[in-house]
Amino acid sequence: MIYFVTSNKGKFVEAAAIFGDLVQKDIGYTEIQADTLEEVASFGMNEVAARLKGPVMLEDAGLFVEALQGFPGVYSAYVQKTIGNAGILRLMQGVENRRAYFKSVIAYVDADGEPVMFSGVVHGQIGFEARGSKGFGYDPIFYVGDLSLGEMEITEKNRISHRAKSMTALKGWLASR
Ligand code: ITT
Repeated sequence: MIYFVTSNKGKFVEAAAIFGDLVQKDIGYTEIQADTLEEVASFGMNEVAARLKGPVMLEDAGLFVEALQGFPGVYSAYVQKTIGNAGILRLMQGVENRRAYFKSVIAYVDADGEPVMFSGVVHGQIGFEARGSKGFGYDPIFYVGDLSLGEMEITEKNRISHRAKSMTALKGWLASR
């Protein structure tokens, strides 16, 4: 059993499909203002490890849009809450370069170990419209091929996603110990 500290049900459901024996803990942690997801995850893990005993992980993820110099990046949660997908589509009006990627950084620690981090990336395109309601967050505007992530079942998204890559890397590391 592993605790996954997150407030985001969508993230939890995708991770649980990879890990099986996962327990969501919505206990919150300080998300510092920093330039990288790694710094945010690492700081958060130090705080969480002091409060929660047992194997525990957390994840910081973000959407990086090439034409916006990587925005919203580490500010993805705030931007999703404020201007949302419609706001990103507005910022991208008239912009030809639609390239973007999602990145997931997870931090994990168990009782006797040092924290470890794994990351995963999926490259795609910001679409011209929001499509699909299967995912969460930016999924409806992020396209891989002809489909937005919002149009994909969890099994399909988990074949390609940033989260599936970081979580699978952790799973492999745990299995190899
Ligand atoms: P926790 O920090 O409690 O885990 P959160 O939703 O704040 O939940 P993040 O800071 O990691 O999670 O996520 C940053 C934003 O990016 C947030 O608005 C998410 O909804 C969005 N996001 C993360 N992963 C995503 C994905 O796979 N598809 C679409 N949007 C995603």
